[in-house]
Amino acid sequence: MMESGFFEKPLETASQDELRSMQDARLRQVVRNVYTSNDLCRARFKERGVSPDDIRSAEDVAKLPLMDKDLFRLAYPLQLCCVPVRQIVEMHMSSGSTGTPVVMPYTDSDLHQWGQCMARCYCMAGAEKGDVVQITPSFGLFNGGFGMYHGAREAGLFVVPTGAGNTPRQIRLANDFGTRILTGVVSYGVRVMEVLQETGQKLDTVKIGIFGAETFSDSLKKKLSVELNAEIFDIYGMTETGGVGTLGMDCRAHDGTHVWEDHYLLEILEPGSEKAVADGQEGELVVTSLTRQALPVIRFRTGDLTRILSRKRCGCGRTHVRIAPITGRVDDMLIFKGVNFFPKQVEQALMLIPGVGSNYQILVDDTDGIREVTVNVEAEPQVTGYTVEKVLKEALGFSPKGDVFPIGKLPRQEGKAKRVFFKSKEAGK
Ligand code: DLL
Repeated sequence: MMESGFFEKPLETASQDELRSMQDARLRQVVRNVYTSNDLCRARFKERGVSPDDIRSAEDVAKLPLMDKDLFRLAYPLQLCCVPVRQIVEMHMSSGSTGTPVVMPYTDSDLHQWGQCMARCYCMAGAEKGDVVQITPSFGLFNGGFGMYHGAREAGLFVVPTGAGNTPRQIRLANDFGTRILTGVVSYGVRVMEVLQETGQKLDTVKIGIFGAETFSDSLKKKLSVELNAEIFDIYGMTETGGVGTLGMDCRAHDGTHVWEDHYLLEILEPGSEKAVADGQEGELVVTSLTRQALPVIRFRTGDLTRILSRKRCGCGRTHVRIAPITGRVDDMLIFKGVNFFPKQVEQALMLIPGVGSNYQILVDDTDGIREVTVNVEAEPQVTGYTVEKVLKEALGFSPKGDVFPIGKLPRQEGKAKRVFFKSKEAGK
């Protein structure tokens, strides 16, 4: 097993029993806080006929009402907040694919909690005090830039806060300042890779790549690792749980995402139901934050699909539960000719074709009630539509139409990439 550094070793390697009793006590406390300080939450508890006295251990979480993004929308801007507004020191916001604004306020203690979760991730990847970290997600309402910054401060790193964009300059800065850790959203990692290929530049000092915010297939991870010449980590988190890194990352064993269980309690439920699935079965991740003050989520339906991989101590020494990389979102699932599939499976298959680039689109055309699916992909001239169709047929069990475009020809977005386009509504955009 490769050496894996720790930020808070006693907590990261605490026994499962210790973690359970921490979760029991923290759940009791957070439920009481939410109930006494927030009218909306108290009303929802009452409607369900549950009070803080009913919560004794982590298992009792199932008695509590679930929350989802719609509740955040209804509660905009700060109705879910559990502290006086003057205690808020920062906020982040996501609008998501549906445009629903989700606001996350932070107290000073919340920023510290976030920084610590994120610092654990940096150290788990092998970061050491004084290392240079280049933070490429934007610094703004999106939580990516600031979260990586707060964590880097906790871990004692030298921050190069480039934010997004101007990739040739990013590469120059990385070489001039000796960046060892490059961070970003997955599609920005891809952008850096493309510019390295186009310009023949090299990253001289980068050893660690930390990417997330989007589904990330194994084949893309491998490709990025070769092209950036770095060990690649898949970092997870979301606005509602307090941002990037709060829900952990894979360690150097790359055998699942360690979720910080002293801070978060996980459930995996059948999508759309309250039924828990067994360990190993895929379902929707539901999260309760145990240590946040301003807006702790209680049983938040994340919409993300995953499964429990292991609750055993990992080779790296950590005891925190490991979940599989996110397959996709509950609402991302597409159905074609009776087969369910996720954009990530398309990506996984495409990246195995030699000469295929990393930018692709899935077009779904429902005109006249008949669904047609086309996959557009950038590739070198030797790759044909026929090859693309054949590979997709093997991977997915059906054959969408495959159209090949020269590298650089498909549109790109800033931030998270949009992969699926519904033609009836969005053609030509
Ligand atoms: O995307 C936080 C983040 C920033 C994570 C930078 C990693 C790097 P939101 O904008 O609120 O926050 O989006 C959260 O993005 O529910 C997932 O659907 C997706 N997501 C985040 N990380 C991953 C990942 C940030 N590693 C939503 N793999 C989540 C797959 C991810 N999906």
